[in-house]
Amino acid sequence: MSTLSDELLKTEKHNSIFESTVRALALPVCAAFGDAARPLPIAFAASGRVLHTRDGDKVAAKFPDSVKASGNAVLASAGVNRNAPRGRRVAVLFSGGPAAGGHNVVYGLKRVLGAGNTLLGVRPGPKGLIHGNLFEITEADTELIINTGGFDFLGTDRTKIKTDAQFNHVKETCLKHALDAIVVIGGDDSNTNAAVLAEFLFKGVKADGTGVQVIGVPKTIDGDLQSGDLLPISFGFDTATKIYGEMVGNLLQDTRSSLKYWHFIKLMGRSASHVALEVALQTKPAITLISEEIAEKKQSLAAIVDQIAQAVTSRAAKGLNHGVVLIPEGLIEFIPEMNALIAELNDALARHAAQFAAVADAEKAAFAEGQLTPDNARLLASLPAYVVRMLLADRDSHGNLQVSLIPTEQLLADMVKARVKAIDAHVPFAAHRHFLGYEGRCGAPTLFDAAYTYNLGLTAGSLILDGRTGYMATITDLDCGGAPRAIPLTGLLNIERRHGVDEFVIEKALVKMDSPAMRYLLSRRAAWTADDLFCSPGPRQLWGSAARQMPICVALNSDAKSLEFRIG
Ligand code: FBP
Repeated sequence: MSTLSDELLKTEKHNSIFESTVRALALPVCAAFGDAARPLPIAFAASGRVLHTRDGDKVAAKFPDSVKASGNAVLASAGVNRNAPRGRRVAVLFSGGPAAGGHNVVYGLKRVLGAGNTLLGVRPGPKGLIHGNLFEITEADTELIINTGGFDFLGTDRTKIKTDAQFNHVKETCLKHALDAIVVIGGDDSNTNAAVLAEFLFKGVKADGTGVQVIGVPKTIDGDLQSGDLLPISFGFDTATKIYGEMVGNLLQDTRSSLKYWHFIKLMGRSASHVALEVALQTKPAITLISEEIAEKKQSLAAIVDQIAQAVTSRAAKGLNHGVVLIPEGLIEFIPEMNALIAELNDALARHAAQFAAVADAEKAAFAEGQLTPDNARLLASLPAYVVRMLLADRDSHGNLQVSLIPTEQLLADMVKARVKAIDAHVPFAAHRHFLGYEGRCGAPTLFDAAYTYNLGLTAGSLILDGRTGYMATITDLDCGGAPRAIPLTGLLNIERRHGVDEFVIEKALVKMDSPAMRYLLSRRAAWTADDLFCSPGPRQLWGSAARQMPICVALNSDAKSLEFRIG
């Protein structure tokens, strides 16, 4: 008979009872792939839709082979691919931050490539591709990772493949491992990388002059990789927001129980406010800041602080000395005065990188102030040291400010406290600060993310077997069966200034002020401030009818009849 300690030992290395049960969850497939038990690869044909972007001409000049081959046409299923080739060697990698469901993309790829082709894992991320660190993925591997959270099977990193040497190393990896195709599972920057790689590897890689195909898969909890009805959401967003929704709901329940705290909660999501918007729609807190709205209204930091302080005092007049403030991670960059400061800082730090690196830590702020115009120098000097330190910290490899390190929740709580005191010194105000971020990225995928990613894997593998390159796999019509499609990556590219230089990028999709989801928030937000109307959604469900819920903003924006998603 097993003892309790035997039982506990069995749970080491991820083998919890929960995980074993989750692995056994059945996953639906889009009708295009045929029988759910034995999905088949599909072929693709032009759907009649062609993508045009602002900088389309420059993109066509920079990516001639890709644009010529795809004509920037969106592809749709053309039925089962009866002539799918065998003997293909396909590598798959994760790139950027983890997001729930990544393992199911690998599972879907393995299923659709079947025993006739070889799937190789790259460890970790683009760095692993440069270093040629690949291994063969077996069926037993994929049976173990199905429906599990995290990217731990392959690991991930944020290396941007940009130098000639790096591109040549990738080519060497392709030759060494006789690769026919690479699947890049990543966000906007990683799929930009995939577009560049697709063009670079388009032809002349192998001895016979042919190239290596590159296919992207849309991942990021931020939800900022979107393209209207063609790409309603990236995977990982649903799981992350349902995890945050539970936590915010618990805090809201606590505020009404303890009756004395304000919670300032920053939510991960880098630039766009999709995560904050979705969590607000789920939980209905007293205050929700949406960065895009603040930018549009050109609100200053002082105005935002005053708005929150007024809400605190007006609720206090009703005896509500508590509440929750949701703050999008990227807020600081959307406040016009802060944005101007950050833009000038980015350019100045890039221009004086060597000098700045040589300056002692204690002198860095003064050095930076010396490089700025008077208004920006004054603003930088007015900010608390804990914010300045982070504004001056290293950018990531894509040149982005690491916004997750800036304690906006602390800045706002401190400033609101001072402002409330100035408005009415008798109003009680006690604040707690939270940052909900990493805890949302690696949970077990919701049923939505698990099914969505499995079908994305089937689509990506089908695109490879259909000989396509430079496309991103997508599933549309998520409320009515699901339809696999392919978006030409070059059809998403535009020019953006980064690191002081113009670059071709897939732009981040921001929250649109006139989107149905945003309009819904605007129609209810004042009522949520005036009274406690919040909702505590509880833990995400993997079984039963409540499990079949898609993100609320996806349902609203796609004019779905209900919150229920339907694949298959
Ligand atoms: P991706 O866009 O690569 O998916 O990353 C999303 C994210 O989780 C952001 O929300 C956050 O700002 C960032 O990653 C944190 O990065 P890191 O994992 O490097 O700390």
